[in-house]
Amino acid sequence: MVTMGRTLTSVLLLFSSIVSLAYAKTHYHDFVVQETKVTRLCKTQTVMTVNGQLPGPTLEVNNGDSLVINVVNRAKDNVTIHWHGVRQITTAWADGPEFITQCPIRPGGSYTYRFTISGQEGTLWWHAHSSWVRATVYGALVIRPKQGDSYPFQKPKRESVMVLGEWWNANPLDVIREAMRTGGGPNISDAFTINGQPGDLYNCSRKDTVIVPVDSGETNLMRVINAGLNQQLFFTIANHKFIVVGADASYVKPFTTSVLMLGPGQTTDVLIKADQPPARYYIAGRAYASAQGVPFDNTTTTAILEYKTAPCPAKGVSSKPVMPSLPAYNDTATATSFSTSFRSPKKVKVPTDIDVNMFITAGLGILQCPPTAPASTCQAPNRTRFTASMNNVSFVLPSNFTILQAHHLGVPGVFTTDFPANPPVTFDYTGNVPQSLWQPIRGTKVYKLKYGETVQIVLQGTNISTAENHPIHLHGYDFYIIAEGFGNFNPATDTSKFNLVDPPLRNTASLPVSGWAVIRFVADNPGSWIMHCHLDVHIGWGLAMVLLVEDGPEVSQKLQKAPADLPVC
Ligand SMILES: *[C@@H]1O[C@H](CO)[C@@H](O)[C@H](O)[C@H]1NC(C)=O
Ligand SMILES: *[C@@H]1O[C@H](CO)[C@@H](O)[C@H](O)[C@H]1NC(C)=O
Ligand SMILES: *[C@@H]1O[C@H](CO)[C@@H](O)[C@H](O)[C@H]1NC(C)=O
Ligand SMILES: *[C@@H]1O[C@H](CO)[C@@H](O)[C@H](O)[C@H]1NC(C)=O
Ligand SMILES: *[C@@H]1O[C@H](CO)[C@@H](O)[C@H](O)[C@H]1NC(C)=O
Ligand SMILES: *[C@@H]1O[C@H](CO)[C@@H](O)[C@H](O)[C@H]1NC(C)=O
Ligand SMILES: *[C@@H]1O[C@H](CO)[C@@H](O)[C@H](O)[C@H]1NC(C)=O
Ligand SMILES: *[C@@H]1O[C@H](CO)[C@@H](O)[C@H](O)[C@H]1NC(C)=O
Ligand SMILES: *[C@@H]1O[C@H](CO)[C@@H](O)[C@H](O)[C@H]1NC(C)=O
Ligand SMILES: [Cu+2]
Repeated sequence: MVTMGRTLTSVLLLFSSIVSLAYAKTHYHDFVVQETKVTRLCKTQTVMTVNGQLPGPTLEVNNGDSLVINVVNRAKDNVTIHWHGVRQITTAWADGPEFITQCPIRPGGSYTYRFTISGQEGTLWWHAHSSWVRATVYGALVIRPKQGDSYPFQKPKRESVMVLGEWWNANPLDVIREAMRTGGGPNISDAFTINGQPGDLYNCSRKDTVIVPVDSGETNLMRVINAGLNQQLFFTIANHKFIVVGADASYVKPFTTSVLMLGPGQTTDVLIKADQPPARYYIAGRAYASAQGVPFDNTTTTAILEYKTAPCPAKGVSSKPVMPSLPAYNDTATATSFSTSFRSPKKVKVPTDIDVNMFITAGLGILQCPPTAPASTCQAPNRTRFTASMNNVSFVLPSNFTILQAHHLGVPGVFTTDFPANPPVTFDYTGNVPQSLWQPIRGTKVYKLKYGETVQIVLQGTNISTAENHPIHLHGYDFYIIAEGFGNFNPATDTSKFNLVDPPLRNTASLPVSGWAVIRFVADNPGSWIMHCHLDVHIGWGLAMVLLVEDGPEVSQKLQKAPADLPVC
């Protein structure tokens, strides 16, 4: 009986995988990147958008589907599109970061991204990966279960996407160009946005505030994405609790919280039950700003959760929605208790025999200006320029070739393979770091991994210049976050904190301010994969490195051949 049962089950399994294969679809889209006039906060800016929309189009697919997206650049600046969190197994050419896997799509040019979603369910997103273009070129990527499969929770009555963004009363490209010229910090944003709208706590924004309708008693699956450029955000809804069910397109063991914290790059799927008296409730987002004494955008973005049966406001009576209380901008305790609540839904296979053990410091720094440099280019304190690094290497993008092409074609001189697996100098990373250690070297250094190697990376934040929480994102992979903590990672005592049973699978880790996080993954995807801080101001300063993963022996383990329309430099 048992054997028969098993056989039947495997026949059924086989059948269902054939059925779902048969149902896998290919979605075709045209993304026209263009200059668009957009008015926010009473002021009109000309910014880059996809198809004239801000945010850009939401892509909706099922796990197993393929996407073919033809990107045409009709704007004045270079662009590339990154499919944030998509594993891109053997299709690194479609990953998107400029000078890593492709050259920019120049004005007048085009490139068709082709890739398949495989084994990922939940919410991801897409964004430009060129300069600060992603400030206005971004959108959601919703991945539902395979046709015929269901969510691992009760099917919600309604679903909504909440993309958090950041808005400047300026062209964001001018903001970063100015900062790169002066060496100082870029101007902070003027507003945060939800689905492109600041909400009615800002001037001139009331009539466009995003409304999320609900019926009493129903459950809404809300997909929250932090697409902001430079700011971690707290997110909450007045009087309602969230049940967190997913993050970065992996399911998690459900837990209840009243506030979320997302670093740029992170997504969180939550269920919200409309179990409160019919009324209007603010949905609100505001900064989690962990760097001491560094200016940040201290405004609050809102949308409105509106019960359909909410009483109509009587004439002349203001009906302000219920406002939630939000954590203070420096509430690291709340941010930490949220990030450490994540678990995989069940026991997972965490790599245990580690082939490659890396220890990578991540933090800011300064560059001394040579005496001949004009003061206008040394606007960081004490005649310096801000910078950032990993293991004391401030990453410099190549400019005439991509790392992937150079690797694939064996072109020398584009990068070196000497990214250090450990900090070149050990010091008290989160102590009072002597200024002699503050200046990194610059370089285009990659670290090579053989196909199939198991990797552990201890990410260690530093107090150089200013300690700060960094959302560290790795392209081409999901990784387990097996532990995190404050201060210096101590191998003698902190390994006992490793969760090798049910750690969460993520693509972006929130590296605690003045702390550490440990990630593990198997290098099973060939290509050149950038790992970087997802605060764009920090990437520009060099808080990045590249893992170069070699092909495996099997055909299915090799990088596919480069598309014919791949942009060249
Ligand atoms: C940055 O802010 C300063 C001070 O408000 C302003 O003068 C400058 O024009 C801003 N730069 C950009 C690019 O908007
Ligand atoms: C909103 O407008 C008022 C009146 O014009 C002005 O005083 C205030 O500074 C503005 N607030 C913001 C955040 O721009
Ligand atoms: C942020 O704004 C709030 C008011 O919304 C104010 O109470 C607080 O002092 C501000 N904090 C900083 C650091 O500017
Ligand atoms: C947060 O900042 C406020 C002042 O803005 C300060 O009083 C408070 O001690 C800080 N809290 C933490 C946890 O650093
Ligand atoms: C600038 O230099 C002075 C004198 O060496 C020092 O006391 C101060 O801490 C420096 N400021 C920064 C932000 O590095
Ligand atoms: C690319 O630029 C680097 C640095 O300018 C130079 O050393 C290298 O030779 C160039 N490579 C190619 C293939 O043009
Ligand atoms: C390191 O940075 C953290 C966070 O800003 C701060 O609390 C701590 O005092 C700093 N440590 C030293 C020794 O400056
Ligand atoms: C980084 O390298 C530079 C140049 O060798 C050195 O001066 C500095 O002390 C190093 N800093 C760290 C943190 O390793
Ligand atoms: C666009 O990219 C090309 C390299 O492909 C580069 O030479 C050019 O300077 C870039 N243009 C801008 C405006 O950054
Ligand atoms: Cu950072």
